[in-house]
Amino acid sequence: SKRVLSGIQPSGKLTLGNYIGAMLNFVALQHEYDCFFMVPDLHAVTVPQEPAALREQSESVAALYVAAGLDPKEAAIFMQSHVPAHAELGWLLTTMSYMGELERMTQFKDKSEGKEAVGAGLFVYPALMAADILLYKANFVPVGDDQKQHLELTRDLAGRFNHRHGDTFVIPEPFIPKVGARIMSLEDGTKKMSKSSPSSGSYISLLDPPDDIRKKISRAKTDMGREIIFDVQNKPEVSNLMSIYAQCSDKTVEQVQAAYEGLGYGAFKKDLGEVIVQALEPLQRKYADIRSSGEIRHILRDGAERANAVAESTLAAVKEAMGFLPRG
Ligand code: AQP
Repeated sequence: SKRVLSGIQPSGKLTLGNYIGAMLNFVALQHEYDCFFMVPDLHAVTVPQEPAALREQSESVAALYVAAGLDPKEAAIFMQSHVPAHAELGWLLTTMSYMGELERMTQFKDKSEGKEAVGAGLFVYPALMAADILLYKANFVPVGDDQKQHLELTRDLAGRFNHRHGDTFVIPEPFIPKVGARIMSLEDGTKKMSKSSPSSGSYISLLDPPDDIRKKISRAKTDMGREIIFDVQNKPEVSNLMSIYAQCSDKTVEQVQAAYEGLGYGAFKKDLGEVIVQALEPLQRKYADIRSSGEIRHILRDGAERANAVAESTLAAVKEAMGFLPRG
């Protein structure tokens, strides 16, 4: 059956943006496709990570995958660094990438903006991401729309490789949800909600205690005026809160808008806080169970075994096609 690969970096506490833009899709896809969900720790170190924090966040992300509903018997759940082929193919694809195309990546521009020293890993990151996807011959890659550009580059690299060295890679397609494709910061409706933001009021962490969630929503920035209307152009902040509401309550934004006609921001935000708390309650409970059981280590070991089997065979074909001398 068709393959799916995706992952969420352990570069901070996972946010509602990661949940709505990525995890809900992972869960929906697992029964229909042959799924590989990694924890991209090699990507996380493109910006400095404190070792103890990286270790904790890595296990936390894996546990959140399961808590959100991924079944380790269906999907392979694994650490990227447990599959050495990622780094190796990442290098090979780096050699096939052009400076110009990497310079055009908006995420690189955003993350390097205003910084004095920018790590080279941040720059070549898209080649490693291409390796992640191509190793599994993934047909679909569920990502938020912020990752579309990287996926486009992956398609270019796959095509370039196939053209030079013969058909080796499957050209992957993006799989982007319509609503909630991009959840924005609670403090600035023009920036995406991001787990590595220095301001914790800008995001809802999936593990935030209920009172923190209520507080963050009540303090969330709202636009001028007082009507609850979905209008991304003119009311980005309220529209963002409305899509969060819709995603967390299985409603459409139209239904949310109808329900709050004539009511003010205060009433809407109060309800939104509760809607999020309730949506996250089962996930938080399951997360606590998984962490205390210690089963994550076993899940990751099994996932790495399944992932390595596929990745090693692709890498062997790539090296042969490129002309590397076999070890014999
Ligand atoms: N705000 C968002 N709205 C919708 N989807 C989002 N994703 C991230 N933020 C939002 C989706 O989550 C997946 C994992 O992303 P990632 O952790 O690999 O890197 P990222 O996109 O850079 O996510 P963050 O949270 O912004 O992390 P940092 O701050 O470390 O860079 C992707 O599918 C992404 O689309």
